[in-house]
Amino acid sequence: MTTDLPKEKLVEMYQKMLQIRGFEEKLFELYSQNLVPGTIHLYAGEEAVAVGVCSSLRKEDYITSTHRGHGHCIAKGADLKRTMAEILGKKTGYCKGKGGSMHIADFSIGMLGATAVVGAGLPIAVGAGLSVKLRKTDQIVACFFGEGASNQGTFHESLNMASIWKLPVVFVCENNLYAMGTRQSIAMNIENIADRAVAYGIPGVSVDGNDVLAVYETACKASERARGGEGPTLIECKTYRHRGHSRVDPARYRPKDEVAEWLSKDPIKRFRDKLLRFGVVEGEIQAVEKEVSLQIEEAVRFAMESPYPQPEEALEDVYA
Ligand SMILES: Cc1ncc(C[n+]2csc(CCOP(=O)(O)OP(=O)(O)O)c2C)c(N)n1
Repeated sequence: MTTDLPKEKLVEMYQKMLQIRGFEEKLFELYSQNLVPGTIHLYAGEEAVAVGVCSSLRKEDYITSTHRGHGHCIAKGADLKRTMAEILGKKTGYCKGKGGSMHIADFSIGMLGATAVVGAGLPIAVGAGLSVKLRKTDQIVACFFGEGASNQGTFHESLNMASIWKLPVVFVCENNLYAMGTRQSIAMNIENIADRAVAYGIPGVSVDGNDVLAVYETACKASERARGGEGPTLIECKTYRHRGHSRVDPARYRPKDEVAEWLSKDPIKRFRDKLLRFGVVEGEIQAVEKEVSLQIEEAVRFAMESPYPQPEEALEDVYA
């Protein structure tokens, strides 16, 4: 495989993938020390999806997210310190520590929010797409969701509406084969979620979700189509989560050989090997790896040293 992408762009993509993985590894540890309120849904193994898609976007474009949202946030350019602080419930976090992992948002980078309600990001993406169309800007919206969410009514209504109104939305299904402990084949009789696009008269593409460049190229085509006023695309990224559904799930429902096969397709390792083949030297790669581990340490230190919000601030920024 070759690529026309400049080396800086490739290295930036690798850096983002490493940030997501490293950030999570720290979170995993902090959770066992009781420092993470609520739960967390880890994204390790799926980094190529968030980074491939967000690398095709502009800063002013929007994304909507899921309960597995900090990967999307980091890929869209969120500050690691404020993201870590939010998840640890600290006042310096993006939502002053009141959103946590499942409700983190940062409008300044177009991150419209994570959501704990499966399928809830889809209508929000359609609303954002409609707003873009009415305001006549050339922004687009990327909407992340799981294959489980594609069985929700919101998926079907959203794709239909986005299609008839030609809204600038790129629907990105992260098909990691399981919705909690339910295997895809138990919940639907199709193999490719992308096939559902036919019902709405829009393009549907399945792509190797562990290959960041394949995701990027597919997302670029869909983004161009959306920005050009031609309407939405459904992209299905075939991927796998390395860990259980949430931090407390040991994922015993997954066959060991299946897990081993997917671990051998680790998107970060694959991209690292590819970078070497594209002529990025080992020393440059190691320098990025070192820099990212320092950034993560810094994010943890910032979050740990930050104060919790005070009880009297509980009702601030709450709308009813
Ligand atoms: C409307 C709704 N139904 C059920 C749940 C419980 N639930 C949380 S995550 C999840 C699985 C979602 O699977 P998928 O959409 O494939 O995303 P993944 O977790 O695989 O990333 C379920 C059923 C929920 N949060 N919201």
